[in-house]
Amino acid sequence: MARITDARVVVSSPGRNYVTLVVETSDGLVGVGDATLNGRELAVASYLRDHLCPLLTGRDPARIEDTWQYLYKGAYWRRGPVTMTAIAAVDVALWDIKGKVAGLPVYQLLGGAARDGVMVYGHADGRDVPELLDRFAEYLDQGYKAVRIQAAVPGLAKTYGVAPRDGLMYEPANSNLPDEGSWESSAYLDFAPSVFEAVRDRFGFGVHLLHDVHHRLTPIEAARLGKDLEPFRPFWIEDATPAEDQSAFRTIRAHTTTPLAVGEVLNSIWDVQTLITERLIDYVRTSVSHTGGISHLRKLYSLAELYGVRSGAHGAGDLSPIAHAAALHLDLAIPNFGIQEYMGHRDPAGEVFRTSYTFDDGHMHPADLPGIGVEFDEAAAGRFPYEPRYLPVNRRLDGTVHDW
Ligand code: KDG
Ligand code: MG
Repeated sequence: MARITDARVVVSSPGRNYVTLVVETSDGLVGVGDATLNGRELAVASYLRDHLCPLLTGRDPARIEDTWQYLYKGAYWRRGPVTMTAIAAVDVALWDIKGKVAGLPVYQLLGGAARDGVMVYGHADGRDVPELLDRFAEYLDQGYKAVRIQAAVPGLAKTYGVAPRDGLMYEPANSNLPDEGSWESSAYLDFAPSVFEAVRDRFGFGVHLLHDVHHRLTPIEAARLGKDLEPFRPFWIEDATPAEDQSAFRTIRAHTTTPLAVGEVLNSIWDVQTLITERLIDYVRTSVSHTGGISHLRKLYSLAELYGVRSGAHGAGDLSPIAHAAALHLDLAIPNFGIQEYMGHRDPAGEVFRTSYTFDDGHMHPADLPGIGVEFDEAAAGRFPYEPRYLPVNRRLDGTVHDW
């Protein structure tokens, strides 16, 4: 029987920070998992290095479920982003190893492809509506069938989801103190429907439109937004209210037929139990790397399947290419797939993470290689040392701290 001989954590910053777990076995195989928690990277690195890696050495890498239960129940302290991201990295690394042992891509171990490809959505943003329309057209040219639309709200200095300058990410992570965004729900609510109207006027109804509210509205404000957007038939509105308040969705649901998505900041099946079993949402945004890995997210998706809720996994650029590959394997295999977010990764990330997944006509496919199909170049990672970064915080115009 093979044994785990080494488990180590690599923190690198090829363009942005990523935390990667590398697991080696006595029969010479290597598995990798993503452990990146944007803005809180070192907390997960420590959880792994100081608490989980010492438990992995000597274990049988084939016993994925047993290892998951051992790490989760053995901690006593339940759930939470740090714990569930750390366990996810172990889980994905072990699935990667199991695939390599079997000589099969992970989606084959999960039951095989349940569809031909995984529909992904990209991010179009604009400092004003004309700029958004130009960027939207670029996504259509690339073949995307679904695009998230975010435009700067007039009167607010900075709006979530909009890059402040050409070539910058929309989350301007700051190394000393968090950057500060600004917000006023009244200005946003008056403006948002006009963005959808402009996109539908120019491009019609043959493409899916998505939009992220990023946790900023009260339940009744979110209900109003959902109603106002109904004529433009969004694919979803995401995180309309702060995600941790599951009961808020009862109010939104009672008022609108606009589909609802939530869950990128949630980390376990228990965090979305009410949302799913009361059919309060249409898409669940939990991800492989923040929700306990393939083993746990698969159970969550099975619960969602019973209640007609589909997957719509978080896939922002702060989830590493390993996380994206793992997501594609699960997306391809589950019956209740909805859509997958794909922001892509900018170089020099490609020097560290060698991917083989493909994009064609708005759909992605995981690599048909054994395991997850991402090669992690540890030597290259060493050339990009960790850089401290914070996510932004948000304030209302009167200075009150608001959800970012
Ligand atoms: O790290 C935070 C980002 O992943 C998040 O702000 C992106 O909301 C997001 C999304 O939907 O991609
Ligand atoms: Mg989001």
